Amino acid sequence: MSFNAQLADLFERMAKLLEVTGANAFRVNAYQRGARRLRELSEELEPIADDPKQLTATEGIGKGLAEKIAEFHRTGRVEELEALRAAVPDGVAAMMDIPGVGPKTVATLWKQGGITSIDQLKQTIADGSLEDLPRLGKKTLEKIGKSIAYAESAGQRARLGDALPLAVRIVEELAALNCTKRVDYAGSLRRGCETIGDIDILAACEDPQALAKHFTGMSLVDEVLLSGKTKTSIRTDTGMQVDLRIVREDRYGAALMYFTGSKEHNVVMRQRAIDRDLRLNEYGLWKAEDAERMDEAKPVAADTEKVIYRKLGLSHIGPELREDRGEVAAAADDELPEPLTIDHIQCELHAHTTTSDGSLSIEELAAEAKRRGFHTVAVTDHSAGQVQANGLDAQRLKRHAARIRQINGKLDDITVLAGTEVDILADGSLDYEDDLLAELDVVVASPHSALSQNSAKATERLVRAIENPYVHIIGHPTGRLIGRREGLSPDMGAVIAAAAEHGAALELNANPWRLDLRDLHLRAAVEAGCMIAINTDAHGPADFDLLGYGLLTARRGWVEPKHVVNCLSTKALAKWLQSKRQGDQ
Ligand code: DGT
Ligand code: CA
Ligand code: CA
Ligand code: ZN
Repeated sequence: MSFNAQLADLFERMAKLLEVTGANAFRVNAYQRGARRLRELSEELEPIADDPKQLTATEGIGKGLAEKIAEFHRTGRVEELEALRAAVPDGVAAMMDIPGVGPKTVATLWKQGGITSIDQLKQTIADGSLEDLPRLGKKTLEKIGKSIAYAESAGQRARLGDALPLAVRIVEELAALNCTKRVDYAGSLRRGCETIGDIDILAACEDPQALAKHFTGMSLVDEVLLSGKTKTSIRTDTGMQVDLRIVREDRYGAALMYFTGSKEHNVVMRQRAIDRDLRLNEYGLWKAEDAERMDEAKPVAADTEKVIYRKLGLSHIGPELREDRGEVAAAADDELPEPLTIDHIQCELHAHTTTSDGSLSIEELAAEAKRRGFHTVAVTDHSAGQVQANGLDAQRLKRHAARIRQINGKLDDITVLAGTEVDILADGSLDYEDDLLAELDVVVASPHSALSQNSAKATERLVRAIENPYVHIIGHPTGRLIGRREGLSPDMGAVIAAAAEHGAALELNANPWRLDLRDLHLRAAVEAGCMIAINTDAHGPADFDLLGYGLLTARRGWVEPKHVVNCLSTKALAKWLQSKRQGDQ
């Protein structure tokens, strides 16, 4: 972790602990702001950490924070944080990590309810003995109970966005060794699953021992779990298990196919081989009689996946499709979806600027989108209901839109659209009047609050928003946060049918916390004729990189370029956006 990121975590922790202990809001805010600032900063603070003048010259860093930064740099710790940690019982600090439970609630539970652990909290929620605390009614407590249960059931699986960069780093490090012939990550990660149990790495190497030794010696290794002849397992300092398997180069494709899985896909593939009097295993595709003597025999195919698929009469099945969801039959008929790649994506239709909670100005956002090769970027800042995100009221939005159009007028090689991400309120009405929405080029409508309402209400809510003639895109339709918050669970069939009927696109939000819509819902949507919008919901320049997670998820959902509004040319996009506007003339 970078120096800045470590400090940001540290300040966030301090802000929370201060709030739990009832410190004044001003100090809490200072740490929160400092943490946010540190995350946005493009330059590393480490080189100037001991120079208070330079530190305080950085926007958002005052004298108090500068002292803490210097202290952390000098000693590797911050005394005040240690004191706070000592003052707050571990169990109370753990309660702060329950999704949706803020420091104020934790303070009430602790100081007034005498609760000092999550187990005790669960117990008291269950037996109803907690119901007379201020601001903690029965409903709130029920919600907390559910939240604890959801977090526990999500268990130890990592989000794709955490596992993938780690795996890429490991693969690069192993690939750099001279003896390495081939190395890839396999398993659920290669299939692009939204959560990952463990990382599976596969390698072919002239000197397996040297490779395994290097693997267990990497700086991110916390513990070596297993050190065998063909398999080595480690646990990283972030708690992730990584398995390395070293195989023969001439059988690499068979091993890669096997360890990519899924298990269910492998079962179907093995059966297909048997039906053709062949045998498929992690060492290759064999004639039935040779499978008993693999040491002497030559496989029908083994070195690449492609040849194995071909010898089984199949076109190449991309890893994201290997879930036994009809992909083998489709490959046999040459009817697999056209693979969607980053080159197909030509615009971003959901992005924020400093006017709400983004870190880029309109000009900077346009420049970044251009750098990414896009022909269009939509500025869609939050609506007034998003107070904490500095959402815009009608007047501010009008001024903002005028400014966006003015800037757009000055730029030749990128189109900047004036839009909004308007809140879908609990009853499905929108946070702006229709007249105002009608003036905008693009309208993304998203649910942000009331995300635990029941399924019937959620369906009604989303369908009502879809029916609004000015809405182009439903942003992150369920509002889920993977591993943290379940989000809405509407009748997806009804939502999809409404979107298809009214020509509203459903978003695949590419942020790895969201991946919303998820793969199976995407597939149902494109089968019903819906358009999909793949957006990064960029709040800063690096967020454009999140697109890759969206593409993986889209491919898992059998989404093809022709289904995606972000793949439209400038002209076709303009036409699609307009089509909604013409409906009411
Ligand atoms: P995960 O780690 O829970 O996110 O999911 P995977 O799919 O990465 O599963 P993992 O790590 O247990 O195994 C990696 C791949 O190895 C799996 O996708 C398919 C293959 N594999 C592992 N065990 C078996 C097995 O018993 N039978 C078959 N056919 N394949 C297996
Ligand atoms: Ca795995
Ligand atoms: Ca594994
Ligand atoms: Zn957004």
